[in-house]
Amino acid sequence: MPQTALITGITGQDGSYLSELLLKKGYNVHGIVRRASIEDPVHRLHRLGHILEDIELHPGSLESYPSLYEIVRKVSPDEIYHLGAQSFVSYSFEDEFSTINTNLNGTHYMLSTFRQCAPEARFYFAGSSEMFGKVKNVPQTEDTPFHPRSAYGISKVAGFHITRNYREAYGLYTASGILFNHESPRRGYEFVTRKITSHAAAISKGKAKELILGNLDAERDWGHAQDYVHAMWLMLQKDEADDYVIATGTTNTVRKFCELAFEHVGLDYRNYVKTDSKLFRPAEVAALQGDANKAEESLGWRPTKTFQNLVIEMVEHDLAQI
Ligand code: F7E
Repeated sequence: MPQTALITGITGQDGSYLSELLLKKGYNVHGIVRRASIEDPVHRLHRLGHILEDIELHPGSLESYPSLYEIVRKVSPDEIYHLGAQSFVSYSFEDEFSTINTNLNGTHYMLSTFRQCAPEARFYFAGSSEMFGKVKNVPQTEDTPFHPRSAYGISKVAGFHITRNYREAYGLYTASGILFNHESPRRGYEFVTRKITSHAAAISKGKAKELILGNLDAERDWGHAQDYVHAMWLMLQKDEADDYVIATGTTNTVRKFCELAFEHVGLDYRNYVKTDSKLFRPAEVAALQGDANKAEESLGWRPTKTFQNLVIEMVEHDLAQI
């Protein structure tokens, strides 16, 4: 019997890679999307275009418990991957309320419908390294205390605790991945990596003149999204549910990312990158570095792609887009 998976956030970078992975493994893949996405597939479902025939999409909203309830009841999934969220940290400073409402209630609603309609299923929650925020230890492990620095980070800490409590209080199978930054050519343009690679490509082709960024000294542990969705799947295959840090263990600055991306198109980033204080965050997460030893030991997971290759793959993709 093929397994059935239900994914929230299926239209995003991770949702699209995860769908591909699960289809390859023979799963029936279902996704929850906004009605507006179904009405505008060219723009809103562009990451799923090549697999749209193979998956089933259901209109629903993370803000509407009844819509989620109906879908979970109908699909009766074996595995639920809850990836949907307002995931842009900067925006969470502009609209704390909608970020916290969507992320926290969305997670709570999904957990509750899972408990009501599919308690035998396994549930994955997309936690984030933003939960560590003002870090207490370097590198960060599953035992590092949380100190979130944005409404986004706060919503993820709360989601993480509710998810764990559904495991402890009701005996349900819930696992959280504490995923550090993960990127790819499918990354949204608002995130710093794609902003850099798309501008480096455009500048090299004479289509743009400069790139305005915020904090160039921020340090992130950047991995490849394809590796990270594999970790999500592995987490739900264990007999016992648990929580795992997923990271490369290597950090680089935004500046270094710029240097490599521009170097790949034969340019010196210092001639094109400018900073604007408006793009600095009111509370910055200065540096993140994850320790994924537990995932390696327990899941056999390891990143397969290097930072350098990630940057090159993204720049190459953006060059081809022009
Ligand atoms: O920023 C700095 C910025 O927006 C990375 C999300 O997937 O990963 C992501 O969150 C760094 C920050 O990602 C610009 O200040 C400088 O220090 O690409 P980002 P993020 O905030 O780390 C975590 C794990 C998630 O869970 C999130 O959902 O880059 N930075 N200049 C800039 N960032 C942006 N976006 N734009 C700039 O112009």
